[in-house]
Amino acid sequence: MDVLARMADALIRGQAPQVKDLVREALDGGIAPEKILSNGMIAGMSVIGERFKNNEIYVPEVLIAARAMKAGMEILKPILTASGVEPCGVVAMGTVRGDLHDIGKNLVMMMIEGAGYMVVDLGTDVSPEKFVQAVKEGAGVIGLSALLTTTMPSMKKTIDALVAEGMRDRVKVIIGGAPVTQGYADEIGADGFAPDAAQAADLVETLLER
Ligand code: B1M
Repeated sequence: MDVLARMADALIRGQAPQVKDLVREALDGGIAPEKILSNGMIAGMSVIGERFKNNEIYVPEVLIAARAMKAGMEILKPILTASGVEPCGVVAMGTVRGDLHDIGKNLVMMMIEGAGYMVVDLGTDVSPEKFVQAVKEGAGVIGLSALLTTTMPSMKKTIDALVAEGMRDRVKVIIGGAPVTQGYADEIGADGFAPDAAQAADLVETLLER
């Protein structure tokens, strides 16, 4: 197995120190950083995404793989930045105003980051104004998470705030969280809904037409 295949395999198994070593080995072997990212780490994370989608693995395995991805990225990120490789797009994610649940949001962020996007974490209890600000600062996608039926209306308020600022056409809005449905996304005019983290990453890819 070549070094990138071993890297993908180590990431799938959640072996963070091994992923780090393999990133170093690949760089020492002269493999381009963007190739390490796409053919090693993103390749491994895609397998995790597929398995999670098919209920073959569960949240803990995804978190362990994401931790391994993060470990590899600690070495790769500065080199990618220095070599001018642009991430495929910026996604700003937050749990909407009034809502403090962030486990699902964090998982979604990890999967989207694993697919090669730059992810900005806006945190929890995020106001519509803060989402608007993230768009002003360059986010091409904003991701809104809600776990409470009482905070779902804040998703619509966020979209309304984008419209009021004349910025709705500049950004794709995706929504998710346990009580959220495709029907609700349609009702409030979101660009997409995903039921889980892996499908959220697929949705971002589709919306940004990579
Ligand atoms: Co809360 N809580 N909670 N809670 N909590 C729920 C959500 C609840 C269903 C429990 C229940 O009553 N059975 C209920 C909501 C009822 C409702 O609205 N219908 C509830 C309640 C009522 C509350 C409080 C009001 C309780 C109280 O104080 N009386 C309070 C509210 C606080 C607030 O937010 N203002 C509260 C507090 C908390 C804790 C702080 C204790 C803790 C949160 C800790 C944290 O997040 N850091 C907590 C927890 C852990 C839960 C449960 C048990 C688990 C949620 C979770 O993390 N699931 C939850 C009951 C349950 O779901 N069984 C519950 C795992 C996570 C991986 O799944 O978040 O669904 P999930 O994310 C998935 C998908 O939904 C999707 O992908 C993720 C991964 O596949 N997804 C997206 C999520 N966001 C997405 C965004 C996308 C796309 C997909 O695009 C942008």
